[in-house]
Amino acid sequence: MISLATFLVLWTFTVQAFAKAVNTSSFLAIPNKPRVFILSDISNEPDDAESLTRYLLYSNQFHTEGIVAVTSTWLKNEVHPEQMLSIIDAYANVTYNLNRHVPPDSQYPSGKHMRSLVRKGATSYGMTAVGKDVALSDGGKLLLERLQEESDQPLWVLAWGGTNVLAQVLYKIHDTYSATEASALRSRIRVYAISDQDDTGAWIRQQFPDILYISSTHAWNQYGLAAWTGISGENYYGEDQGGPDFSKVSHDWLRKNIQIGHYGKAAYPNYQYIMEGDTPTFLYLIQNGLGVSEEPDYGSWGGRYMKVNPSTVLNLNHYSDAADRVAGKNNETFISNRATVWRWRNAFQNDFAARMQWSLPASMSKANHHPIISVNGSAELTPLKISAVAGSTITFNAAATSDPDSDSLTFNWFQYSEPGSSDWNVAGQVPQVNISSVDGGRQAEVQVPAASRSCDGEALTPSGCWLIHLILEVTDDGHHPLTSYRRILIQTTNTTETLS
Ligand SMILES: [Ca+2]
Ligand SMILES: [Ca+2]
Repeated sequence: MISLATFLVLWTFTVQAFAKAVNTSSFLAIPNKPRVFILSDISNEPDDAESLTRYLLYSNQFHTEGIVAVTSTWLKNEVHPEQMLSIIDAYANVTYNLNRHVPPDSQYPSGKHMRSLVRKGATSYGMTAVGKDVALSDGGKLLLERLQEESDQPLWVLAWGGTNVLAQVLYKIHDTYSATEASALRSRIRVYAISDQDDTGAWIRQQFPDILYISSTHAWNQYGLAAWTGISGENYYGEDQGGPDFSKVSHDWLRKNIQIGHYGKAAYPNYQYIMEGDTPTFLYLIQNGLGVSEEPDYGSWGGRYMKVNPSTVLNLNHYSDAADRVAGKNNETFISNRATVWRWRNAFQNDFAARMQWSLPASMSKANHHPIISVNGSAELTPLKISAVAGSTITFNAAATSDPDSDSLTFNWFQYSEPGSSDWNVAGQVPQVNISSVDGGRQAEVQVPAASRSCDGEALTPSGCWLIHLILEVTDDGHHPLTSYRRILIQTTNTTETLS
């Protein structure tokens, strides 16, 4: 026999434990899922397999529309969809575990569904797959279908290898539709390419400059100059030494934190050159409150990019590397395109490791879940937009921020100074706000500079007043600490205009 009091304690404990196990609705919700279409030269080296392994751990955040095995300068005459299928099969074994850690409306797609999206691209190199007498590959047919589907969302084509599947579809569209219809179809496309890995990227940008196309620009094969190498490349390429922290992209760290359990062990190979060169394409789209996919200049885990030429006559929609200035591990300031990726490395590697924990059975998992940020009563992932009169002080209240695991939270408010300016001396051009942290960062007081600075006419806004980017970064103290963000866009206004 147990006493009533003991029974009640046990009952309460059981209910709480059960609630913790099944109440996934307090986890981070993803209201808008980007449409994603992947082109991968998987098998040329192990890193595409690594990127696909990571991608699938985020596949509850995306509407994946196609996964196509393509050629590249590294793999000119063959494609390897079977490698994709074997990674997806390993993923299928853990979707049940993964789904215990995401909300009911953001569940992981089944392995069967992901398998149904795999196609072969053209098995020849670059432009040889593009032309009037060249039939569309199976991957090309699927891409064309996806572009023809009515959707209010753009289709993000993520190029981890060559882009000839996209090029052959664009040729087909140009050849078979009216100019107006072709232009309308192209307007649905967004591209994030890991540099050019065949000759079709240059052709696409030259023929169809209207397509929003993110790609680092540099001489052929000079990848050390590209922003995406900030994912992990400093030791291999010898750039930015002393800035990024290599410890979380080492073989040793990956062995201990990623190559674990049924999924990580089976799917994630050791890298040959650098870890996951293609991963920045989808880090760019991850919805953690930091990035805004239609604004490459805003910066995100996938880097920061600006138009190569602002000409309104040419209307080029090609975005290439921009630089951030950040403090490196050695406390020196680095002004670097690669820093736009590596500055977030600690957070995105912890996030990857935490999600790999989700793939483990409940009895083994040290599961952590993301903090849910609330600023001034708003818990969205999209930027909080406000306007503020130059010279005023504004208060932000993030006290309602919570963590599903009841972890302790660290609040860090900072101004992201680079977005909105092309001046190399960003700090001299963008007006700097003064941020005072109150109550451990649960509140912040932000002083907006006077109109002589906030509205100096230099800003590329209609009023000439600057748009200030403020970031709140909240990190928990779980097993692999997780970070959430909220971007606050403060449109400064001129006092006299506001009063008139
Ligand atoms: Ca690749
Ligand atoms: Ca947590």
